[in-house]
Amino acid sequence: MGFTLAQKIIRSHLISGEMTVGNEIGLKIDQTLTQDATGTMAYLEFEAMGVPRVKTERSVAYIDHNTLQTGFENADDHRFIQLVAKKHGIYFSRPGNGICHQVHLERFGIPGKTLIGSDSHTPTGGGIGMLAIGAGGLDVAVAMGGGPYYITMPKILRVCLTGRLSPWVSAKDIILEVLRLLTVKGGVGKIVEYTGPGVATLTVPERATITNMGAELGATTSIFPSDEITRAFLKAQGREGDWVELKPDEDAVYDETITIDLSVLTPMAACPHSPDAVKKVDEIGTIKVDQVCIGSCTNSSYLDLMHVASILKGKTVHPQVSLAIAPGSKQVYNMLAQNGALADLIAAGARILECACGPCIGMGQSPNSAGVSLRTFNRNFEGRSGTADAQVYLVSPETAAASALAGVLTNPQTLGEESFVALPEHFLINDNMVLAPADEKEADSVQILRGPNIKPFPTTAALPESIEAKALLKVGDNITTDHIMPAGAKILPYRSNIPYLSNFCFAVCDKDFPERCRQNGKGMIIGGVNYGQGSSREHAALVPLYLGIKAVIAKSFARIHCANLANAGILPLVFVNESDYDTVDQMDELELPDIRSAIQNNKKITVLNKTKGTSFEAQAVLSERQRKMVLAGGLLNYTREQSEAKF
Ligand code: MIC
Ligand code: SF4
Repeated sequence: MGFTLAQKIIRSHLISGEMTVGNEIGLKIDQTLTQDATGTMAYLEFEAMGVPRVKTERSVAYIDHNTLQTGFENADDHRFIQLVAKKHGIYFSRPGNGICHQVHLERFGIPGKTLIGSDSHTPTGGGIGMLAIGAGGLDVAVAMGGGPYYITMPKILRVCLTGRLSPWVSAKDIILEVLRLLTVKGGVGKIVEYTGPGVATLTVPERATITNMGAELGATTSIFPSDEITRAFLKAQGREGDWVELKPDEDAVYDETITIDLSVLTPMAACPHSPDAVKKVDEIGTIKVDQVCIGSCTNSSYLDLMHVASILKGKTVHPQVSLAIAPGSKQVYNMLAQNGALADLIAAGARILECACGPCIGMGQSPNSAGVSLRTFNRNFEGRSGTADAQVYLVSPETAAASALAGVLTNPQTLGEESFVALPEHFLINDNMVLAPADEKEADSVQILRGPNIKPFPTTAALPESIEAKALLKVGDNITTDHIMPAGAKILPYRSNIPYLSNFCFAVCDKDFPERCRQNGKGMIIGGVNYGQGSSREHAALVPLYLGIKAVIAKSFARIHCANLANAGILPLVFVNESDYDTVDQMDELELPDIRSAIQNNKKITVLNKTKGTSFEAQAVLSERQRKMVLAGGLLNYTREQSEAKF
């Protein structure tokens, strides 16, 4: 029996565990990436581990999220990350160089290598055949220190692509179709592998759009084979030497298969407020549009922006529409400047933003009240744009540009003949905004400067014998980490200041939650299906930890958040019978008797509802390693215990 491509890469990086679906496996990690909104915390954690130099083949620290500098906080954090990188052997991509995933694909990604990143869209690297996985900052810190990265061996879901896209239909429409079919929880516990004759019709940037937004399926990652098209891309990046051919075995066995005929797809949009609320643009009709934003790690490549420029050339943006464009990288931006396409965008009235995440994470360009915003991004969660009642639709760059001209949601197929945009034979290569680390001798003399915004991260104690606490919050299905720990221009600068961040925990759902936590000193959260979907931000675990949350009891969890809870020492528990969710009300007094011994012995837990006089069963979603970790009060305590035991 042969192997799928993902299985082959896993097999060649397996450090512990058996490759049987559902088993915990430990992987050797070749490359890591961080971005600044999760990076400051990840590097504080790395420092706490006391490893002088990273042990990976390549680690890169990017500055791309927190680039609005309205106070000292972000600039201080950037300086901290730059110095840590220099000291500990990490490459540093300066602000202005671009969005981590776009730059990593262009300049550092290598087919067949493993990459973990403290950002959920790290699977972008799957576009060139990497096994690229999003993780919490602490897991990335451990990997930088040479430790394995643990995941549950996923199922392999094969997406077989046939046919060829029609004019004006783009890679974004493919991933929107996958999201329509599978939903935001359809990828949980799975790796999505793209195969079939349709693969050869897609360029690397198109493949990367698809693997990037595979994060919205909840998938562990997504991957394309590394073929002649990958080779041409790497060659154009001056990196042909990094290319290797990678494909699944002929007799590979997949756990599930779906087939998508590219030729029948039409332009689509994800409607407010979920990336899986997908409809055909024609079905939605001509809704009036207030804003169009083009960019983000999903759709900001040279090819994407050349398509946009060719649509906008010689035209003017509709008078009622604000059009913002953020190129994905300095490479893209520079090439558009050199070939004149930037002039076409500017002349048409686009507001050109720096190469960064920008509006995607609410760092500026929040829409007007109840505004309709079309975005080429990957997430349209409620409030994420910075305007609570905005209506955000996710679309392709072609649909976005056509709509920016018309002032209403527009199917680009109405524009006539599409002009062909070819992948350049040579990308413009200038890595002058990537700083190499100091050599080992020089590293000792690098002094790390920390701004006053860097506060210590919360500490935990070992798991007690039993826990008694109120259900301080009850929420529904598909709660995102943007609900738990919102981002945006007002809060994002405080990612290294957990006490301050805690004032905004669950602000989207219930503004009084932090105060309730303070009054009660401890508590639990009751959640629905797919609790914690979305980003990798470990702050969605660290902040509840700081507020005294001991356990989250949910119907099911999203992968990265569940791992982050365990790393922080918060118990992730699932209802054995989902219907018991209905028996708990917010503020019920709950008890987890003998919880320590239940976790130690991997037993079901009887949760007593003392308010109702009832009980129900719950089960911890933890591997054996994670059970030990939670007993110790989280990964940092556990690592400390382990190293003390050695000496
Ligand atoms: C996101 O798109 O939500 C982010 C901001 O990139 C996050 C990381 C973070 O919260 O810093 C992600 O996707 O992991
Ligand atoms: Fe940045 Fe948005 Fe991509 Fe997250 S999804 S990395 S905020 S561009």
